[in-house]
Amino acid sequence: MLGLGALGVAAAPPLQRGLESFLGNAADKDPTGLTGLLPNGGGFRYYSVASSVPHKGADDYRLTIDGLVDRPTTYTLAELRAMPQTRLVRDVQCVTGWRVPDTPFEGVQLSRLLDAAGVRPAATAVRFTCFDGTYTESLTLRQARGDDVLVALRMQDKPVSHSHGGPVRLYVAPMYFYKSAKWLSGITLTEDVRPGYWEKRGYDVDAWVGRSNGRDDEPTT
Ligand SMILES: Nc1nc2c(c(=O)[nH]1)N[C@H]1C(S)=C(S)[C@@H](COP(=O)(O)O)O[C@H]1N2
Ligand SMILES: [Mo]
Repeated sequence: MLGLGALGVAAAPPLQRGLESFLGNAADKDPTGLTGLLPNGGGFRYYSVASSVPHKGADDYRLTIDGLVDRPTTYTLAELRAMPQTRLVRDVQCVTGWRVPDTPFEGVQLSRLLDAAGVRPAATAVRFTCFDGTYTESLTLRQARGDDVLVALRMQDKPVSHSHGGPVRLYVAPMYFYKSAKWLSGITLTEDVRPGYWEKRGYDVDAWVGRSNGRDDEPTT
């Protein structure tokens, strides 16, 4: 466990360095900042592939579940808050190497929303879209049903801030943090896995921490 963060930095293959330098260079060119250390962010870095993201709150936030479901549904923030909440405390691990230990996330289990919508037998995967208009993610249906996958309303025991993808982000606890789509606005049941934003650029769709993105091939000491 101890070595994972350092290993990620020291032994990151070129692909992993690509994400960091892509964002780093963009920030250098654009002082509005595509990435940067969050003030009081407790080690988190701010990542967005979109240069600006609208702010949404209780009045105008909506989460839509559609695609291969019996009951397409749109939730307001109040409706999501009224559902049973699950709290998880895990390490956040970015594929580029930085890590934030013991971070609490709280929200609605994705499986609960899937069950409420009635997933049709033809669906094998879930696609996530974001109100930044750009980022996408995906999980297999089996992964999406894991009890450690949340539609998160709280992070670090506060409402998810705008910078961290609020008011609602995905939290896929067992996978690298790029799976945890910020500014979540859409959940679509699909016939096949459709690779997400970073996955089209070479990262693994099955992004288990320590068992993907080349980590299997690296020294473990
Ligand atoms: N919509 C959106 N979600 C995203 C990203 C992004 O650029 N846009 N970056 C991902 C990556 S690579 C990481 S490490 C985390 C960063 O989350 P943070 O900004 O809360 O630290 O968000 C993930 N989710
Ligand atoms: Mo990341």
